[in-house]
Amino acid sequence: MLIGLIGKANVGKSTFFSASTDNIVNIANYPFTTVKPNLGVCHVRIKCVCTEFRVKDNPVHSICIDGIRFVPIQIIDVAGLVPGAHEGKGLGNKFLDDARQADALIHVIDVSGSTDSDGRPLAPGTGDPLEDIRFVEEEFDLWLVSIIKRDWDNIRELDSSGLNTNQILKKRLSGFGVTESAIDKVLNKLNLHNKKIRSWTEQEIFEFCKDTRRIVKPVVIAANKADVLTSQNYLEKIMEKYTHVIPCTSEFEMLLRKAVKNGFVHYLPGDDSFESKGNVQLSDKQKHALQIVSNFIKKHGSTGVQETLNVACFDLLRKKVVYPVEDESKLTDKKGNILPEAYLLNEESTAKDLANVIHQELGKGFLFAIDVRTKKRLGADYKLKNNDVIKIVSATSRK
Ligand SMILES: Nc1nc2c(ncn2[C@@H]2O[C@H](COP(=O)(O)OP(=O)(O)O)[C@@H](O)[C@H]2O)c(=O)[nH]1
Ligand SMILES: [Mg+2]
Repeated sequence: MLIGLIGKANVGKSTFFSASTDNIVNIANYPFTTVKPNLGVCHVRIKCVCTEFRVKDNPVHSICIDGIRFVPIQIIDVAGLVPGAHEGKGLGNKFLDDARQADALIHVIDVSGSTDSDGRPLAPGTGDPLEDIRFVEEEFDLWLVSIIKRDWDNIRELDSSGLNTNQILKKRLSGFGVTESAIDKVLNKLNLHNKKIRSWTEQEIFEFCKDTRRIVKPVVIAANKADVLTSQNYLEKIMEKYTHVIPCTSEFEMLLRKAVKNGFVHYLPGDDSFESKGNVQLSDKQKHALQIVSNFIKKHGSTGVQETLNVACFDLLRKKVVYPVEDESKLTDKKGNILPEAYLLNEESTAKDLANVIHQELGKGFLFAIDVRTKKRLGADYKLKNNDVIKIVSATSRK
């Protein structure tokens, strides 16, 4: 699962990226390797089932602290977007290429209104974050439009060759992770199913792209720099207009994670408060900084960084968490690790899908699964529920 951070310049994308990937505990083994400097590992926060089962777990790829589990996902800091990116302005192509790979997007905005559309500083409260949201979305849509309209003669040929509209569009947008069912949905909604693409109007092409983008690249808005006084006005307006908006301050999250590492405070990413450790002496300046952070968290419920990641994973992508085990009484894997993994699976995933995710061989020899809570046998088509603890029984696993 990959989350892309997008937005214009100087809104705090890199700060958000640093804050979310700066882990408070050292993690030795990630389930993925990161090969690019702007690609990192962050975590979603969940309530672990270890508390319910009253066990002390030892996760292999995730982290569990006091019953809160942090499950790794990947995040990419996409190059800043400028108006005209779809025509190749700024780092336009690089931007779109990075964003293309993401399953969901976090649109970081400067909700304090202290940057213009190119990211140059303005007096706080004079910028227009609503306009920024609009232009970034539009760039994306126009980019899709340009992909569909590229080589229009070829569209005419395909139109005449007997391929249906859905197939042609799927071919055109193949690099974008668009499924046939998503295209179907949009074509139905716009009543374009039986209209040859070559006779679509400009408006119809644009509407198609806009609706497709909404399905394949769902967005949560990180209303960053919410710590600046001028942000309140904008926040209310943006929340009225968009569904997924999280007031956020990446800078405070970064400060807190540093304070944890320095041993100053008890805090887990996403907490609604933190405590200073009794035995450390802080300077007046440090105390003051922590007090400001504490006030923000009290008011907004958190710094917003963790919440934004969770919204992307669970609200936009509708992932569910499933814990596979090999020994259903001890809840362990072969090596004796208790509740070793927490997988983030798609809404529709079945017991057989889980087997395949663990190992292809396990999937091939799938016999049945066991719901560890009820000890009931489950068939291949059993649709997994959030927080299921599952043992897979497979012909190939018995060897
Ligand atoms: N007040 C405030 N400033 C922030 C916050 N996040 C980032 N900034 C500042 O905004 C500027 C741009 O940040 P950066 O992460 O480089 O933005 P990017 O160009 O979008 O990657 C820097 O001066 C940051 O210190 C925040 O949450 N609050
Ligand atoms: Mg940056």
